[in-house]
Amino acid sequence: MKNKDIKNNWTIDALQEIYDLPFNDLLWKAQEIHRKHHDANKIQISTLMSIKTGGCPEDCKYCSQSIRYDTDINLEKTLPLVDIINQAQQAKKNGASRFCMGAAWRNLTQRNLEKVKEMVREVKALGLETCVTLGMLTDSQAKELKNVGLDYYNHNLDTSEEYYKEVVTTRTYQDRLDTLQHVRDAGVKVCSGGILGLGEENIDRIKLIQVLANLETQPESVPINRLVRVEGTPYYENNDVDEFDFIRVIALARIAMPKSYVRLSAGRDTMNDHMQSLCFLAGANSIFYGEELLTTKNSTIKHDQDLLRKLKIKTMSLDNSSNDSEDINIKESKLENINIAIKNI
Ligand code: SAM
Ligand code: DTB
Ligand code: SF4
Repeated sequence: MKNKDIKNNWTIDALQEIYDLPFNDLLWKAQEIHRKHHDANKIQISTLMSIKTGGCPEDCKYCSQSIRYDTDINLEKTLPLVDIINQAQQAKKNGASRFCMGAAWRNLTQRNLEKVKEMVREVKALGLETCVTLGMLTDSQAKELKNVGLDYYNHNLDTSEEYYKEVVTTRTYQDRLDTLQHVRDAGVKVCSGGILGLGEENIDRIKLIQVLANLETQPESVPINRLVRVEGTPYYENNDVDEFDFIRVIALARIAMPKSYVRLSAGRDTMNDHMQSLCFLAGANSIFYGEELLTTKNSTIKHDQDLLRKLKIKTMSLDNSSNDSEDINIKESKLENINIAIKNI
């Protein structure tokens, strides 16, 4: 979202200073910014489907789908269109506003492009927002996807440029940035974020947020994943990320990218309700919804429904995927009245 009011010349020092605030001050600041730009009690939900699973030639050390690691996944060729339409219909019934299709490809071939175009057309025709994540894209492929109605392209930077070399050796950070530029130039919305738990330091997380926030136009969607440790991958034995560090990164993303949807992404099924609630308080306002991610488990639908009910968080409906600022103002003025009432006690 190119917007002259959005700061995109963040320095590491400025971001580090925010990151190091006392926890309560950090969450307060994140909430303040969150409420200016979003409805604090509404989240966007996306459903994910793997359309081609495993056999990927890349060597991302966290991934179950790389051909280089001996992991226990069911390899699957590109699924037929009818399976995808069925799942998208189900996702819509369950209340998702966006349907994301992921493929374990390094990059997109012309033959696969034609198949994906058909999928995007059909999912779009159901009235869902469309998102795909297919590896590297050329300029013209991005344009072709835009022409069939693609709304979002997911392509994560994962970590800092320095640490990325440790995580993946088969492509460069610049390759990732190039694809993001092709997506942006084609007019497709950008979904880009990272993973915590790769063995990186806090500074790598801050640098990741800096790169995303300083893009000429900030990503509309910023997924923050917590590593799902998959047996057989080099990162299976990694230490868990400190929960407060994770929440701090969510808050930092919210503050540095005020208008973006920050998605509490993979790893939610191992977070307890209190942790997830703090992530929402820190500014996360999007989740993956559905029993499965790509090859690993997600929180169950029942669990998510219970949690959202307890927190009185509503999900964004299809005709309401963008914020209604008038609605936010009404909520803010109600809060203002409560504040006045409290002051008068
Ligand atoms: N192959 C494409 C690519 O790499 O862009 C698309 C699919 S890939 C699985 C999508 C994203 O999922 C990755 O960029 C990574 O950020 C995330 N991811 C993959 N495996 C993960 C894991 N075990 N835990 C957390 N996030 C993971
Ligand atoms: C993203 O940032 N997270 C999603 C989506 N984009 C494609 C993928 C999570 C994958 C988790 C591991 C798995 O299920 O294989
Ligand atoms: Fe392949 Fe994507 Fe997994 Fe990397 S993250 S191994 S590119 S599927």
